[in-house]
This record gives sequence, structure tokens and C-alpha cells, in this order.
Amino acid sequence: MITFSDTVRGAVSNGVLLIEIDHAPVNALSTDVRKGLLAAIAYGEATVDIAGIVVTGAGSIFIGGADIREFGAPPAEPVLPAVLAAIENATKPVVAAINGAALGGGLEVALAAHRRIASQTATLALPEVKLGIVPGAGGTQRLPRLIGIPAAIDMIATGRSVLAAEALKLGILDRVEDGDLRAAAVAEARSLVGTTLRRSGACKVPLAPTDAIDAAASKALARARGQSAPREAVRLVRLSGERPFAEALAEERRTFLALRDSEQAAALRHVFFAERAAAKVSGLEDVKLRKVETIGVVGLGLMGSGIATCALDAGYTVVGIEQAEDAVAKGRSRVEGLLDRALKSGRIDAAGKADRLQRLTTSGALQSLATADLVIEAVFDDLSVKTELFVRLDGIVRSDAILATNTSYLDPDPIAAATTRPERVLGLHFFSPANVMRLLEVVRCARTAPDVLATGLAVAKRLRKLPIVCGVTEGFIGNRIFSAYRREAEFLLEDGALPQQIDAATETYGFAMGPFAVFDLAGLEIAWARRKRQAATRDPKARYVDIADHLCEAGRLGLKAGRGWYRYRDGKREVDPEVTALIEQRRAAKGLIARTISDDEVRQRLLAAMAAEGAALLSEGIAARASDIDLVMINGYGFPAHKGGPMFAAEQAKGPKA
Ligand code: 3H9
Repeated sequence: MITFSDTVRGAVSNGVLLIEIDHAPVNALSTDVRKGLLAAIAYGEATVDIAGIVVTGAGSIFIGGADIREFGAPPAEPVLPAVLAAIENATKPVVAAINGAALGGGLEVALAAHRRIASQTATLALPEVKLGIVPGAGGTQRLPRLIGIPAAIDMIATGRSVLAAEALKLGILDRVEDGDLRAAAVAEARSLVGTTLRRSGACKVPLAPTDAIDAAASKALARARGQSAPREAVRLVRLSGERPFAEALAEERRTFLALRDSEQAAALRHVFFAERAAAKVSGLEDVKLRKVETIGVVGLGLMGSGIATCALDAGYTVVGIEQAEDAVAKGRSRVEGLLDRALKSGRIDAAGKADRLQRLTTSGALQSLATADLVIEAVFDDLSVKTELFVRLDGIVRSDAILATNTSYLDPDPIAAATTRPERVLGLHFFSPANVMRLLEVVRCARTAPDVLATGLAVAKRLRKLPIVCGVTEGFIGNRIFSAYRREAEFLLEDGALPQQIDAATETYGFAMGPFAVFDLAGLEIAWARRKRQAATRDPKARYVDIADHLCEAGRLGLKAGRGWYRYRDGKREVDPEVTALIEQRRAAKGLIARTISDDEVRQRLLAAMAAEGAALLSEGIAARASDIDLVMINGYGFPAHKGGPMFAAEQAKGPKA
């Protein structure tokens, strides 16, 4: 055993130096790893008895990328490009044995090697754009030399990952090994001795038609709204076909360093660490999880069928319940429809669909839930309907089964209290479409037991959701902040702005849709009904904007009605002078004088309103951390990730701390 640094060691096997990077948890390329790797390559080159070199990772990950924790400080020597130059220019063959995820700088290490062999479970990606940066160690120049410019744009500008089989087909990998990867890599290194080594940087970029390059670029950038990194990634990959390797490499490095220090990168790094922090819930460290294999879903409407599909995707056995026979059939066909869509898009194959359907039972009898480990209700959002259902479920399911409500506004505590075991009740608030949206608010009710909460989080993880724990309050985290956002947007209307200005200002900020377009899309009637319910208890002194009520009374219920805050022709939104007139009339009725409102004021007030509501949620103990609130708004409400979420953005807007 040879020690090159605290995190890099080597062993010689059959005349080949096997370098192992061992830097838990993900073998990130810290300064110590880079130092060790450089020393190991130098040792391999200088040692006469060594004929070749293999680089691999300890554990189940090859290399998780650059060490993101080092991004706040200037790069320390040796920088990664220098380490990779040593690998690529080595006179002895260097083989990358990719034993698991090879991400970002990790894939760049592999691209600099002369051969790449991977285990079947390896995943490869250059996900830098998701952190607001571009690859900084040759990824944008070496990858197109192996797989062509269009495919490289697709991977680098979206950050998508590919499994070993696809990577082999694309030409990133030379071989996928089912057996002993290290032994195969050592044999490969030996077989290359004395041959001409293939150095990626010296390869010619395969010719590609301009049309194909343009098409790949516009596809990759279609969803990159307002983000700099994907655009820069496309520019750099294109450069690989236009400029010599060394020159383009220098331009890549310059761009990487500039983006690394950008506001967008800081925001996306915040999101990255926020996701890891959200998974840690204090008090649940040593809790034993309950077993969940069968999930019952009551109500197979839009939401329930999405939840059922998501559970089937995650490998659970699902029992779907509807009330009447025809509703059962409809519910089942809704799930089948979602699976068909997945089949058509290639996300699952025919066998995958058959397997899922085989795990699905549908029934009109609640009694069929007797074997369920967890039951999620997704019925009409009415307190008495849900309470009555829970009382019945309480008498049907096993005593250790968990009951979850998907309510978005109701108080789950009285629902739980109506059962004999309130400690087994929690809220699982899915977002529509439930099989697509990542966010899941996991509601800790007054009496939810720690193992029930922990099991809810584990199920969420298996469902591939991003679970955020929150306490009980009307609308939980997301809808409460969204209500504050809605309220402020309506104040802005009374003060002098129009829906189209507010929407444009928020869309420029990075939201996919402004608030009024979203209200129309969702339909105005649910919020209207809620306002009517709240009318009796509303503080008469509180500012209340009644424009939406007037719209609803006029039958302008949103996109489905063809009219709402806008009018719609062939689904296209248009400004409606009638709405402008109504807004002016309502201002006049209150004696308000409209003033000019700048787009900056629109953005600043909406952000401040969200952040203030977020601060209230924190002080009430509903949310555990500000970063949890950011994740809810990014993943459930279209807040642009590259701004870091409302709490982060509001903090940034205050400027540097004194
Ligand atoms: C890059 O490479 C740029 C280059 O081009 C530049 C060259 C000059 N650094 O996610 P998990 C921590 S950019 C530091 O729960 P999993 C994470 O914070 C980088 N720390 O595990 C957590 O810590 P804690 C491109 C990292 O098994 C712990 O590891 N690379 C890094 O579910 C476990 O993480 C990426 O973008 C890192 N790079 O998933 C990859 N990665 O326990 C980002 C993780 O204290 N990483 N941590 O909370 C991932 O996608 C996943 O973490 C991975 C493992 C798939 C690797």
C-alpha cells in the first residue's frame, strides 16, 4: 500500500498502479484528493516497474465531482486542469475504472484517461449547470471529441445523467464490465502498454450538421429561462469545433471561474445544501421505521390517481379505492392513462407497465384496505367528509398502519383526534400532478408519533419526492406563502399596476408564469369559495381587495371558462380591456388614485411579502429552517431556483452584512 495523501492511496497489481480515491461521503475532488492524485500519477510515471495506471473510487461512488464546499474560496493548487493534464499526457496508459457515479469533475477525470471502463450501475453526468457553473476541467472540450457536439450540448447544457449502457452507446465509455471491474481495468491497462494511447484532447471533434447543433442547443435552452450557465455551456461546446483545444480550454476555465463567483451559482449552491439539510429532521435520528409495502389510496381522481401511479413507480403494491363501481373503473383507467403516457414517452416499457398494473388493485370497498401499511386519502377537501372517512378507516386498517391526509387547507388535527390512534396520523400534501411534482409537504400533526413521521419521510424518499416537514397551519408552508404573494399582487393592482405588468415583471425575474396567469390556470373558484367562508371572521379593518370577487361574479373563473384575469383565444392569453376597466372602477369605488409602479417595485414587494410570511412561519415553528421554505417555493410554486428561493433572495437583496 502506498499513501499519496490522506485520501489517495495506491497498490501495485500485476505491474499496474491501482490508485484509489477514498474521501467519504462522495469522493469529492478536494485539495487533498487533487494533491494525492497528482502525486500518484507522478509516482506511476517515474517508477520503472509500473507499466500502467488505473484510477478508481472507494465505496460505491467513483468521484462525486469537485468539492462544492471549496467553491467559496479561491481555487487551491494543484487545480484540477493541471491534474488532468498530467493524466492525459502520461506516457503510460491510464484507465478509469468507473465503479459508480462519475459526476462533474469526476467525469472529467475519466475523460482525461486513455480508456474508460464502467460497472453496469455507474451513472455519468456533467451536472455543473445545476450549480450555476460550467465544467471547469475540460468537460466542454473532451466530451464533444468523444460523442459529437449535439450530444455533448444535450448532456452539458441540461446536466442530465446517463446510465452506463447509454454512455457506452454514446461513445463515452469503452466498455461496461459485469464482473470484477478493478481486475478488468488492470488487464486493460496492461493490454495498452506499447500501443498508441488515445488522448481525448487530441481527438478530432466529429463533424455535425449545423442544423443538428442548433436543434440540440434550442432544445437544451428551452427551459433555461434567465440562467446564464446553460447558455455558456452551449457556447463552450460549440467552441470545441471552432478553436484549438488549448485555446478553448482556457476559455472554458475563464468562464468557469467567472460563473463560480456569480449570484446564480451562489443561489444554486444554497439550493443544493438546502436539499441535504431538509432531509435531516431533529429527533428522528434513532427512530425505528414502520414497514410499508402496501399503500392504499382513497379517491382516484386527478390527485389520487397521480399518487397511486407514483407509488406504483416506486415499487409499492397499491390498493385504490373509489365509492361506486363506475368511479372505480374510471379511477383505474386514469392510472392506466398515466402509465400509457409514461410508456409513450419511453420512461417505462411494456413490461414495466404490466408489472405496475399487476401490483394495482382497485375496489369500491374500504374493507380492501385491511392489509394496507399506509393509507393516503385524496378525497374531496371537506372536513366532515375526511373526518368521517378517517373514523371508518380507523376501524378497518391494522393497529400499526399509518393514515395520511392529502388535504391542502384543512386542519388535520381534528381529523386525527376523531380516530382512536391520532399518533398514527400525518399529512402528506402532494402537489399536482402528483406523479411529476417533486415537492411533498410532510405535515407533523399535534400528536404524530416520531416513527410515523420518520416512516412518512422514508416513503417520500422512495417515491423520489423532496419531503419538507412542516407543522399545522392553514395552507401549510407553500399555500400560506402563496396567499401572501396573492394578497400583495392584488394590493399592487389597487395601487396602480395591471395584471399583465405584474406577470411580465415576475416572468422576467424567472418565474415560468406570473401570478395572474397562474390564478387563471388553476381556476379562480376555489379561492373565491375560501374567501366567502372567511368573510364572517375577516378583520374589517384589514385591507381587502375585492376585484377577484367581481371577476368571479361575472363568471370569469379562469382559463377553463375562457375568461379570468385575461381572456383566452385558442388557449392563448390576451389582455382584456374589460378587466382593466373593472380594476379602474374598483379603485375609483374605494377612492384610490393609481400611481405608476415600476417593475422593480413589483418584484421587490412580492418578494418582501413572501419573505415576511416565511419569517412568520419560522417564528411560529411551522417551518424548521428558512431554506426549507425556499425549497417549497422552488419545487411547488415555480420560484426560480437560480434565485435561491424567497428567503435567500430577500436576504441577498438586503446586501452584504456589516
Ligand atoms: C464540478 O465538479 C465542477 C468541475 O467541473 C470543476 C472543476 C474545476 N462536494 O446527496 P447526498 C455531500 S461541480 C461536496 O445526500 P446521495 C452532501 O452535501 C460538482 N460535498 O448523497 C452530503 O453531505 P452531508 C459536480 C458533496 O448518496 C453528502 O455528500 N457534482 C458533494 O443521495 C451526501 O450527499 C455534483 O453536482 C460535492 N460534490 O447522492 C454532484 N456531493 O451528509 C452533486 C455530495 O454533510 N452530488 N456532497 O449533508 C450529488 O449529486 C449527490 O450527492 C450524489 C450522492 C449523487 C453524489
